[in-house]
Amino acid sequence: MMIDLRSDTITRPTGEMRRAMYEAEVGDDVYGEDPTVNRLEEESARVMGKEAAMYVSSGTMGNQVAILTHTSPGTEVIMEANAHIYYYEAAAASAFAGIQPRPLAGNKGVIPPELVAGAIRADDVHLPPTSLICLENTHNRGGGKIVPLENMKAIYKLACKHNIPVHLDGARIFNASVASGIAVQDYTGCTTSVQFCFSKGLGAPVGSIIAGPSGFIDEARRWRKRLGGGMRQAGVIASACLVALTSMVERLADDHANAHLLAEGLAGLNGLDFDPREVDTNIVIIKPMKMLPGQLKEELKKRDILVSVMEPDMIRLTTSREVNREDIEKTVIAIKEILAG
Ligand code: TLP
Repeated sequence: MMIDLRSDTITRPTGEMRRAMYEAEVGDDVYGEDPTVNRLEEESARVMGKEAAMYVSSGTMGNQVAILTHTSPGTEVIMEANAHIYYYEAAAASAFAGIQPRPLAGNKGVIPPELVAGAIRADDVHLPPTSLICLENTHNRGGGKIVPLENMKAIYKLACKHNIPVHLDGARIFNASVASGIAVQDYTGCTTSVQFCFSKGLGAPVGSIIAGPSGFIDEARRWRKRLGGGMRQAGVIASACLVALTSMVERLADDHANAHLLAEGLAGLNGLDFDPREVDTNIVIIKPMKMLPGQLKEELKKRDILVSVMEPDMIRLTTSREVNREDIEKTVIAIKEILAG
C-alpha cells in the first residue's frame, strides 16, 4: 500500500457519504430545485455566518467566481505573494476577471497590515483602483499556517475604512478553527466573502462553497453560469458535502496530531531545513539541504511513499484520513534513511 502524503485532496468518500449520495433527493439546481443543494447552501451560510451561499465545483471555481463578482477589469486586487489565488490558479484572475494582481510579501502567508495600507491605491487617474483584498487561512504554501485572527481583524478594519471588500480563500478554514479553537465565524466575520472546500480534509469527493451577502451571491450565480459551472442534479455530490459538514470537522484534529508526530520525528535531522514549531495544522513543509527536492521525492517513491514538490525548493507532506500513525512512523524512518545516504 502506498502512503500518500501528496495532499488532503486525495481523500476518498466515506461509506456514510456514499450512502447519502445513493439516497440523495435531487432536482435541477440551475432552476434552484435541487433540495439537497439548497440544504447544503443554507447550512453552509449558517455555519459561515453569512446571508447566503452557493455550491461550486472546486475551490478554484469558488475563488474565481468571488473575484469576478467583487471586481471589474482594470482594477487591482491585493493578495499575498504565495497565495493559492496568485500561485496556483493559472492566472485565472487575470485571464477572466482582467484584474491586475498586487502580490505582497507575507511571512508564511501573514501580511503585515501596514503593507496592505501602503498598497491601497489613492484616487488618481494614473492608478488602478483597489477593488479587493484576498486572504488565505490556513495558508497552503505557508505550510498550513494559521493566519492569526488579530491580523485578519486589522486588515478587515483597514478594508472597511476604504470600502474595499475582503475575500477569504478558506479552503482549509476548518483546519484553522479546529487547531486554534477559534470559531469559524470569528474568522469569517473579518471577511466579506469566503470560499471553503469539502474535498480536502473533510473528505467529500467534489465541491466548495462561496458564502457572503445575499446580493453578492445572486450576482455570483450569474458568473458561475457564465463559466459553465451551473450543475443540474448536483444533489448527488452535495449530499456527501452535507455529511462532511456535519460529521467530518472534528476529526481534522487527528490529521493535525499526525502532522505533529511527523514534525517531531523530523526535528533536528541532519540535512533538513525544518522547524517543527512551524507546524500548525495538517501540512508539513521541509527543505532538503543536500539533495534536490525531486531526488528526495523519487527516493521516497521507491519506498512507496508519495509527497509533493512545491517548487522551487520545498517538499510538502500533508496528512489526511488516508494516512495513520503507523504510516507517519514509516515515513520518518524512510526520510532518516535517505538523508543518512
Ligand atoms: N490546493 C491543492 C493544489 O492546488 C496545490 C492542494 O493539493 O493543496 N485554495 C487553497 C488554499 C488550496 O490549497 C486549493 C487546492 C485551492 C484553493 C483550490 O481548490 P481546488 O483544487 O478544489 O480547485
